[in-house]
Amino acid sequence: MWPALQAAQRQRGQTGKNPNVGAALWRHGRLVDVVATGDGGRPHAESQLNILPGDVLAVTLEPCAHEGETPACARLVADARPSKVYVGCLDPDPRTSGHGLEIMKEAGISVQAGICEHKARHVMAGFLTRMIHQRPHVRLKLAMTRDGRSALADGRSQWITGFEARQHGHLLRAEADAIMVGAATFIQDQPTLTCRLGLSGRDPEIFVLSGREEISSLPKNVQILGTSGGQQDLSQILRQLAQEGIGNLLVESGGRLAASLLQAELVDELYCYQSDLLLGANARSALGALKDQELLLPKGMIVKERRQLGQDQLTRYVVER
Ligand code: AOF
Ligand code: ZN
Repeated sequence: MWPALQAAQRQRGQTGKNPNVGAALWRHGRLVDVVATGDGGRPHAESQLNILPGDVLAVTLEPCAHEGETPACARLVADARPSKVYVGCLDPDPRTSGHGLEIMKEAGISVQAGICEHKARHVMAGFLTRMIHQRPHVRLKLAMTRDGRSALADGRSQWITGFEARQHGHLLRAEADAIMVGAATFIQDQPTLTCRLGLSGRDPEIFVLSGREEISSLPKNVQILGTSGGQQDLSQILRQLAQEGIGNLLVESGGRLAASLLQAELVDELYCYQSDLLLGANARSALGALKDQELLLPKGMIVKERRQLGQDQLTRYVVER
């Protein structure tokens, strides 16, 4: 499953409304092909393989069972008669869920589902969260000093973290369908929010969450979200984004929006980049006020990974629901 997972990971944020499925094929014990869903969601992964009888196939998501503009992948696989198919996780799409496995089993193929399921769910989290919870999978990115500050009192924030940490942040952009920022951050920083990793064509859509601030000139790749001036209903906004097909959402925000999202239990992963700087209590907080906070991490959140990025540290938290 590992080559299939890697291929799926590389297509994260590139497949539109469709899942970023990865597939790998073995023949006589040798890996012969590795593919993933194409840009924009087509072609499906399995349909790019030339499967011969006796091959072994690993695919991160249950092959689709519906005939659309193209034949069902489960049917393609069944007709090709591989000896064994390993599946990461079931497809929550009701047109497929379980039927894809059935089609292959009825053709006499040995099918094993739930292989590296946890990892498969992580890699395809955008699609799965959108299908199951009708909202995008939300990654919140915070860059802060050792004392939890994101900018000086006058708003200056270049640079809190160093080169390596910022490069890592660009990787998150490459894996996002869209980036959401608060209006204040957008005006203050005028961020370009592009993915500057030399990976062309991987710039996500940009949404600015409307606030009290007036945004005068808007670049054409940027859209405004929410009602002007007031408090935003974040669940509603995320539902709207999911309807538009956004599965992988990266939030690069100031402290207030970050706190609101955490408080509303709408964050699935938190990437916290921390530098050695100390700015003191007059500087701006990277994380705004949390109501009724106890001496605990927000509900369901655990530390999943900690690593050094140049001079800075990344702590990755995930929320297990
Ligand atoms: C697969 N392999 O690589 C992908 C799948 O609109 P369509 O016809 O492209 O179908 C979209 C659905 O197909 C999507 O909701 C999901 O269930 C499945 N995506 N299936 O076998 C793939 N991308
Ligand atoms: Zn398919």
